[in-house]
Amino acid sequence: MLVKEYVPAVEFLKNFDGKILLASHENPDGDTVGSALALYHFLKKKGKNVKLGCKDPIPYFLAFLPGAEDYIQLPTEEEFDLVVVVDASSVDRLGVPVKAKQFMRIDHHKGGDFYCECDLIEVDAPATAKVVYYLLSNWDADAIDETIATCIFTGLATDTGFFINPNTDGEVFQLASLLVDKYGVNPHYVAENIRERNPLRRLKLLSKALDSIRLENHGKVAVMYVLQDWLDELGAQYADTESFVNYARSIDGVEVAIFILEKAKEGVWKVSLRSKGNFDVSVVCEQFGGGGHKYAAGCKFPLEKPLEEVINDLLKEIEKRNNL
Ligand SMILES: [Mn+2]
Repeated sequence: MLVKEYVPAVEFLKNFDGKILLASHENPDGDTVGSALALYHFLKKKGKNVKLGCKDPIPYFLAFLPGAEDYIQLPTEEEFDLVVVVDASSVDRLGVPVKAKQFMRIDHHKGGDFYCECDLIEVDAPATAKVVYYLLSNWDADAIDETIATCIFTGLATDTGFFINPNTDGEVFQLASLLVDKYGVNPHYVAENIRERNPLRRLKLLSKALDSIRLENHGKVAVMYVLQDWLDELGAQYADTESFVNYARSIDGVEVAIFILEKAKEGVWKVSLRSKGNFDVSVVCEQFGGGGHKYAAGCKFPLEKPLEEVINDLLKEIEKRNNL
C-alpha cells in the first residue's frame, strides 16, 4: 500500500549515492538492532553502500539476527555521506560522535532533533521497526524477505514486550501476522533466541538485583539497582541487566519502577524508569536531561552523586507529579 508520508524518504534513499551508516543507539535493544538490520539487508539488496554501527557490542540475545556480526564499533575515523539514526531521538543517543555530511532520523520517540525533510518520526508507532516496515513496503514490498521480516518482527516483539505492553494494539498484531504469514517469520524461533538463552551469570545478577528492591512513596514506587562490583564479581555485562526493571514494575501496587545501573567506565548512574497505569515517566526523565516514552524512559546522573541522592531526586520528582 502507498502511504504518502513515506514518499520523500523512499525517494531520498532510492536516489542516494554515497556511504551510508545505519547507527543504533547505545545499550542497543531489539528495536534499534532489528530496525537497523532490516534496513541494512534491504539497502544492500538495492545496491547501496551501507554499514552498521553502534557504540556497544550487540547483546547475546540479538546475536542470532543475520548481519549482527557486521556491526562496527563506534566511534570510527570513517566519515559517511549519510548517517541514519535508528530508534533514537538524536545523534547524542548514539553515545559517541559520528562524522557525516548529512543526517536522517527513523524513529518513534517523542521530541528530539529533526535533521531533514525525509526524517521518519512516528511518535504513535509501537516500535521503530513498524516505521521501517512501512518505509520498505512503500519502496518495494517484494524485496522484503524472511531475513528482513525477522529483523522487523524482532523490533516489534521486543518493544511491545512480546505483544503485551500498553503500546500493543490491533495494528501490531496485523503487522506481526503479515510478517509470519506472508514472509515466513518464525515467532517461536525469535522468542527462544531472545528470551531463553540467558547466561547463568545473568540470573545470579538478577538475584542480587531482586534483593535490592525496596518500595517507596507508599508502595507505589519500586527502586532496584545493580552495582559495578556485582557485575565485576560475576563477569557480567551491562546487557545482562536488560529488562530487570520489569520485575520491579511487576509488584502489585507499584505504578513506577526505577532501575539504576552503575556504569563505572562511563562515570554514570544509568536510570531506567517504567510505569504502569497513567504515570508518564518521560516527563520525569526530561527533568534530568533524558527522555523516552510514557511507559519507558531513561536518564543519567554523574557517579559523583551518591546513589541515595540519585534515588531521592527521582522520588521527589515522581512525588511532585503525584497523579499516582
Ligand atoms: Mn524503539
